[in-house]
Amino acid sequence: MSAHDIQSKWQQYWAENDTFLAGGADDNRPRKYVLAMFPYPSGDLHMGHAENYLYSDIVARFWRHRGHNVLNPIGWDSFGLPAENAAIRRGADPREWTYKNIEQQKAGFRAYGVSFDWSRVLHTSDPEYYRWNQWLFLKMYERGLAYRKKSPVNWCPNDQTVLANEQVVDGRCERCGAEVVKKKLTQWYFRITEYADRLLDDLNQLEGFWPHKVLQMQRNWIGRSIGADVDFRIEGRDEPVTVFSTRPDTLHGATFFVVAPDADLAAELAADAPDEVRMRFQEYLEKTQKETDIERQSTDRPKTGVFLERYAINPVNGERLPIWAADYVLADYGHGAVMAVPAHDQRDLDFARAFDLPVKVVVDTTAPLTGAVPVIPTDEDGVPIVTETLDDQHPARTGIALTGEGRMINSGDLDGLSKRNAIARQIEKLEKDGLGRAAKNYRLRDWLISRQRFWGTPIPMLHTEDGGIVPVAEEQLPVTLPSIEGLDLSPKGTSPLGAAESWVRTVVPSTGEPALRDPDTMDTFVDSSWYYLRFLSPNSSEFAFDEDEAKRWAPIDSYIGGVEHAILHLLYARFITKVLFDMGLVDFTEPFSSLINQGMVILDGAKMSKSKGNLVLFQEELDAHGADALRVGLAFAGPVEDDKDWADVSTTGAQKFLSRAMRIAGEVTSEAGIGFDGGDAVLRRATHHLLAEAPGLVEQTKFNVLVARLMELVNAIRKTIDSGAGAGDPAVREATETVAVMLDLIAPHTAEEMWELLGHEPSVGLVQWQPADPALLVEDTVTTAVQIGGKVRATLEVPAKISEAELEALARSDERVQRALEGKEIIRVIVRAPKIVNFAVKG
Ligand code: ANZ
Repeated sequence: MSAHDIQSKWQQYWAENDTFLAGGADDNRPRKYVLAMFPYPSGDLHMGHAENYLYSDIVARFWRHRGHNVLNPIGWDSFGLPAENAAIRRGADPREWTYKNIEQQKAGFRAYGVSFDWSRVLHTSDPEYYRWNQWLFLKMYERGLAYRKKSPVNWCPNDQTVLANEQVVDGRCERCGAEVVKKKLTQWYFRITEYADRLLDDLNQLEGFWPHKVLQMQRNWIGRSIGADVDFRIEGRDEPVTVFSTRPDTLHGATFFVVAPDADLAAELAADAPDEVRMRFQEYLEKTQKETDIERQSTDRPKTGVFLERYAINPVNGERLPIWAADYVLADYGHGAVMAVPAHDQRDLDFARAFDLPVKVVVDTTAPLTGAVPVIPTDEDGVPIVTETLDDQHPARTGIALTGEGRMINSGDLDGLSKRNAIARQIEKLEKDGLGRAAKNYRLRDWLISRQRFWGTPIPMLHTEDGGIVPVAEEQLPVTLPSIEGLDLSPKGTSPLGAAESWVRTVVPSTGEPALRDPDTMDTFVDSSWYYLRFLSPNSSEFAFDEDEAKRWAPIDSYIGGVEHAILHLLYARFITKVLFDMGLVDFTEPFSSLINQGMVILDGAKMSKSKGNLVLFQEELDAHGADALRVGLAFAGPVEDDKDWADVSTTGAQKFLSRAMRIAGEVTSEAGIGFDGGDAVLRRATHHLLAEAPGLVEQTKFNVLVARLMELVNAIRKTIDSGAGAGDPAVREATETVAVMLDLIAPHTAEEMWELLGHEPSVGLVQWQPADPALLVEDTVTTAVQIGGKVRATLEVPAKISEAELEALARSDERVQRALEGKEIIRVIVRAPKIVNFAVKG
């Protein structure tokens, strides 16, 4: 039979027998929930998919063999821009493109032999699914976690839609690469910042279970800064203005004050300024609005700004600080204004030097920090080394801000304190005087979830004529998307749904008042923030997910996917999980107990992609070599987390290995089920070593090593058969069955066929791995001589690989040795593992 015949035979068998369905509530086996990040239906499956879903399949199959009830479902993240853009190009419905691609990918997964539970398929673009996004939105709204505000947002002029911060990469739209601009719009947000501390602190639980790099990326993204809010009075303004500072210790060193040009405060202050200032400000503001945050914060571009001819009053010493508008201060971080301390902050120093503003040092970074008596460093001859004085290091001269530790100077009663103590002390004083308070700030922004596009979940809100907002009643969900009949989906800056007259015009059911539906749709990251729960009860029309099932299955034991989702998707899923926990719907706070990031499949050093024209097509590989050869080739190509160059993927090599294994299975003549005693001892040892080693290899995701070991065992079987022991040797059957059962993880079709050739009923996928026989694991032993005072007093049989420490301990515990040592003092022990232990003694 050809590889393709074998493939179809077993794929049909699995489908007909529901071999890989997860067990129900009455299944008492321990459970494992294994999930690969669900695919976007972008077209055919590609090598990235082949890799990702191979790994999750290996893990899922492994746990079945270890006696677990395994859930390994598949669904599609099927809303989003590519479908919509394809639809616009063709003048077609995004639904057509989407569901056609899904069917194609489904067929691809079946042809690849992935052991999904096909009874739980979900598509986020089905009303039965997105109805629960709307439910989630209403719950968030009830809890004050969904709100609308007008603020500057990232705007992609090409896709004509807003982007979340996470979707802006190096100032460009993540999807189309167009330069992103800022635009002030009213949008819906999820208040993720309220969960910032928990999102940060709970990362500690995941240490060791998630790649360290991903944890670090999440921490940086949340970016917690600790410091103080300080209130500054502004001349001619009633209300004080608050600034956030991580260095309240440096308050005495503030010499000017800066507001973001695009903050409301700047416009307000400029409004009362002389005409000429107002015009200069207006011009500067317009320029600023065209800049990205990254440009604004860049350290190597010259500082610019406009003096507003207004003054703030330093709350600690009453000094008048000129107020400037400058683009290096961002409107949406902290309070959009800063107290500038040029001596100790590089950005402020660059600005001060550009505009000739004073620089006042308040932390002496040359002062020794410990001990009352300064330790003066000396050279080898005891001559004091002249260290730089504060004067030498003055930032106004060097252009380098003093950011290190030191002692406070020029700061009233803070003088003499270390920077650390001064921060604490200053906060205490500010609090006591009602001029400020301890504060935290996050780089994390609230999650902007509204999009001005068609192909997404409609936001279930109504707008009344008087500007009121009324949530759609839960019983009226889903708010389904209208037909595209007569709609122009092309990007216009407002949602195409707004033009669907009969859809958008409605009434508030309770009052009959006319209202308009919210025309925006949700960011697709909302869909993927909780989908893992929907797999637990995918067809329920009563709830988003069954709480009891969630108790049984969740959180996910192994989550597998690309590192490109290290921030966005994982952070949002973690956030929504915590919200569901607070709602009492789940009993855990982290959705993914362990995370595996696979590397990319590359070709000639570059990521495979359609646009680069360096694609190796999944379907072509499947046709040429078969699913198992592709699976073995990928698994063998390198460690899971490494990028794999296609040049290192040998599907032909894999094919040869699989044929060798299969041929052996056909040769075995001993009967099935006779038990495994006797036979070739060397081969038995090899088999049991692998039985002992393999579970660890899989749990540590060393799939490539497992393939190598299976290749070695197949070679060993061949050798045993050919060396005269013959195909009837019981050790040959034992080894071949072990190969079949383990090979199921990687080459399941071949494994089923081998299992059948060996005289067993299918499915090999449900056979338990046998435990290794400890008697067959004992290492080779050698004889050690134990000498005491130069005479051999005992000999010991020890493992050949024993360590020196173990050998010494073993010698000391031997009765003969203890007797010979009685009354003697041990001066020295010389151990040369594994041969000699020598006790030098006195008396
Ligand atoms: C005075 C000061 C003195 C500061 C000093 C630093 C050093 P991170 O760590 O990123 O949180 N800042 C506050 N709001 C800002 C905004 N909207 N745009 C730009 N910069 C802003 O940075 C916090 C520091 O960044 C704050 O502490 C403030 O400058 C500045 F020796 O206050 B600092």
